[in-house]
Amino acid sequence: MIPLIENAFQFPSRIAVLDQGQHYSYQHLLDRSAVIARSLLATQRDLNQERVAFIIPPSFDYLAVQWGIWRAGGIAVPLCTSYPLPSLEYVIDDTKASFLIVAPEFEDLLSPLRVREDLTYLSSKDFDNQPSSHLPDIDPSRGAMILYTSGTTSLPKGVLSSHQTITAQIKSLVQAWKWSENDHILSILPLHHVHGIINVNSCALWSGAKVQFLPQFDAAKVFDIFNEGKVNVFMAVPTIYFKLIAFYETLSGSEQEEIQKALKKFRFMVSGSAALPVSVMEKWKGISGHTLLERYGMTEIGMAISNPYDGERRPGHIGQALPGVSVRVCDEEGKEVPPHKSGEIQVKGDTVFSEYWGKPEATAKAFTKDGWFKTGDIAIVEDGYFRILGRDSVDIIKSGGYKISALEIEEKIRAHEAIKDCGVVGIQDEEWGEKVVAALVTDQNIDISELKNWLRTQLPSYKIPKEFVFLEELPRNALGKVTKNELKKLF
Ligand code: MCA
Ligand code: AMP
Repeated sequence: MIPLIENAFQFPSRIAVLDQGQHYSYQHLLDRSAVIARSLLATQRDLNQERVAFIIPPSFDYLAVQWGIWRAGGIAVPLCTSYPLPSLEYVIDDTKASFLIVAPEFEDLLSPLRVREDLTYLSSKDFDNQPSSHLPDIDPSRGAMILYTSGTTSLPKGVLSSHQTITAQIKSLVQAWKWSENDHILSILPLHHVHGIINVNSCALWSGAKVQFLPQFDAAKVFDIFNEGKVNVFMAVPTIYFKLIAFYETLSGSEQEEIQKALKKFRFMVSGSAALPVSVMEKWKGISGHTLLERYGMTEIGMAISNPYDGERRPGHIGQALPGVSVRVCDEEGKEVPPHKSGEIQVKGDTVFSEYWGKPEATAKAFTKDGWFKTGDIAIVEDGYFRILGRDSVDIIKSGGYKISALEIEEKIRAHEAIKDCGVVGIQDEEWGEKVVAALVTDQNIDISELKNWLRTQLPSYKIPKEFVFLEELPRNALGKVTKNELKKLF
C-alpha cells in the first residue's frame, strides 16, 4: 500500500492539478498512473524496486509517471531537467536504472541512450491502455525514490527513501502547517528535490488540495497567477523571493497595488532550502503583509525544524522540531550541548532516509552509533528557537537553493588541458545566498567564455563559477591543504 496514492481514492472528483490551462481530477491522476504502471509492468507482476529514471518538466505528466512507477513497484529516480548528458548518465548508471522515461522536449538530448541494451527507453507520451490487471501490493517499507545530493565527496550521492519515510515527511508537514483540501499551491520548483516533490506537490495531493504548475520560474508569470486570486499557498527558496521583490519594484503603483491585494488573501508562505536574509523577509512582509515561515530541511531527512504556523516566526531563526522529528545539537565529541552553545544538528525519526544508494560506508559515517543522522549544519538554540550558524564544510555551497560541491567543480575544471590547478569557493551574495567562484592556476592565456562553454558540456549551468581569478599558485597551509577562507578573500 502506498499511503499517498491510497489517500487519493477518498476524493476522486476533486481537482488535483492545473497544468497549461487544463484541469485534472484525482481520478484522472489515478487512472493515468495505472495505465503507466501497467505499461511498465508489461508481463511482470511487480518491478520489485527496479529503478526507473525519468526526465519530465513539472506537469501533470510528471506526477502521473511518478505515481505510475510507484504503483508498478519501482523506485522513482527524477532527473534534473537542466543537467547536461554526462550528469544525467551518472545518475542513470549509479542507480543502475533499467527504464528511462523521456518527455518529448528531452528526446534530442537523451537519444544517444536509445542504443543501450541495459536500459528500456520510453517516451512519456507513449503509454497507452493495457488490459486491466491487478497492480502489485506494495509494502510501504520498500524503496520509493532516489534523489541526488552533493556532499563532501566530489560526486553526488543518491538518497534512498521508502514510502514510509515519504509518508512520515508528508504527515509531519500537513499537521504542522494545517494543510486542507481548500488549499491551492503554485508549484514552480524543480522536481528532483524534496522541496518541490514533498513540501509542495505531495503535501497538497495528500490533502486533496490543488497543485498548479508553472514549469519554469518567471516573476511576471508568478504575479499574473497570484493576481487571478486562486492560489493561497506559496513555497520557494530565498532567491525566488529576492527575484520576485526585484521584479515588483519595477512595476507601476497600480500594478503593485493589485499584487498586494492578491497576496494579502494567501493562507501562508514558506521560505526554505537556504538561509532567508532578514532584509528579504522584511521587504516581502512590506509587499504581501505575510511574515514568511522559514523552515529547515535536507534531502536525507525531509523537513526537521520549522518556525511555528501560529506562534512567533522569528527572523533569522528556523524555529523548533517538527511533529514526529527528534532534533538535538551535539559538540564534536558527540555530546548533546545545552541551549546557547553551538554544535551540529542531529536528527532522528521516521522522516529520515534509509541509505545512500550503493554506499554503505557513507551511510554508516552519516549516522552516530545510536542512530542519529549527522547533518553537518552548525546551530545554536536561543530561547527555544534554532538558529543556523554555518556548515562544517567549506566545500558545500548553497546557491539559489541548490547544494553544490566545490570538489565536483574543481575536478571538472582540472580536467581542462590548460588548467594546472584550481580552487572553488562560495562567496556571500544577496541574490544567490552564495555565489560559486573559482581561482585558476595556468600558464596559458585562457578565454573565460570558452572555458565556461566547455564547462557547460560537463556541468549544469548553475554549477558554473560566476567569477574567476588567476593566481600563480593557490594559498595553502603548512600541510599543503588549500586554505579556502584565504581564497574567499580574493573575490
Ligand atoms: C539558475 N542559475 C543559477 C541558479 N539557478 N546560478 C546559481 N545558482 C542557482 N541556483 C543561473 C543559470 O545557470 C543561468 O546562468 C542563469 O542563472 C539564468 O538561469 P535560469 O534557469 O533562467 O534561472 P532562474 O529560472 O531564475 O532560476 C533561479 C531559481 C532556480 C528559480 C532560483 O535556481 C531554482 O529553481 N532554485 C530552486 C532549487 C531548489 O528547489 N532547491 C531545493 C533543494 P547563465 O545565464 O550563465 O546560463 S534543497 C531541498 O530540497 C532541501 C530538502 C530543503 O531544505 O528544501
Ligand atoms: P539539500 O542537500 O539540497 O537538501 O540541502 C540541505 C541543506 O540546505 C541543509 O543541510 C542546510 O545547509 C541548508 N538549508 C535548508 N534550509 C535552510 C534554512 N532555512 N536555513 C539555512 N540553511 C538551510
